[in-house]
Amino acid sequence: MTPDLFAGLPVTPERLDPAPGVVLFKARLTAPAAALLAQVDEVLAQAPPRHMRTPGGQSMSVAMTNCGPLGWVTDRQGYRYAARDPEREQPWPPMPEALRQAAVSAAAAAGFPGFAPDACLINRYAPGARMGLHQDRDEADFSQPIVSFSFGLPALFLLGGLVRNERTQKLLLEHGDVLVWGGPARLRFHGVQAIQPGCHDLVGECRFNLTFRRAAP
Ligand code: MD6
Ligand code: FE
Repeated sequence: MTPDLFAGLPVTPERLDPAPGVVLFKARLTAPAAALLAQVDEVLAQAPPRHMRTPGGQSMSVAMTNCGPLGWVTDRQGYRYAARDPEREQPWPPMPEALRQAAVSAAAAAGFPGFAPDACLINRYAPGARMGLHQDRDEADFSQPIVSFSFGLPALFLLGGLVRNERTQKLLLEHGDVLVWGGPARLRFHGVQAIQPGCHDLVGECRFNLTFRRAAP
């Protein structure tokens, strides 16, 4: 019998720690991606992604929707969480349990047990769409992390510091990757470079990013 060199070693997906409080689990969701994306499709069918306006009046290049008790919205009035979809004047679709569980489990694996997300923002990027440097600070409790799932076309994620003009490092976010963002990193600036044209076998000509958050206290 061939001795098993890996016997007794824990089987962990590749884990990167690019900064304190930032954990990137590469390809953690590639196996369940099709099942998870079917759940995303159900949300999109109920609450279609739309190009929201920033408080300054610009239409965002990323199309957004939400699921869960609260959803992140922006318009001329500002950025906030709302229990109702302003377009449909109805509650957001429920957060699919398989997605919620995957987010809670990733948070725990990164050192954030007890994550209790009440909002999931779904971003859809067509080629050319980007997201400028920002902080996520519309949530009530910064002790809870944010968990981010990426599907489809790859993206270069810019990881900045606690002030806007600090230099950024680039992280490649690919299909199935999970990024957990909390603790000392919770208020770091970050953004996404313009998505390059391409076609992903499962997802097609776009990128989806899901961010799970605890918005209410
Ligand atoms: C994106 N993500 O990856 C945008 N925010 O398309 C975010 O803005 C983000 O991935 C907070 C924490 C993790 C994230
Ligand atoms: Fe963000």
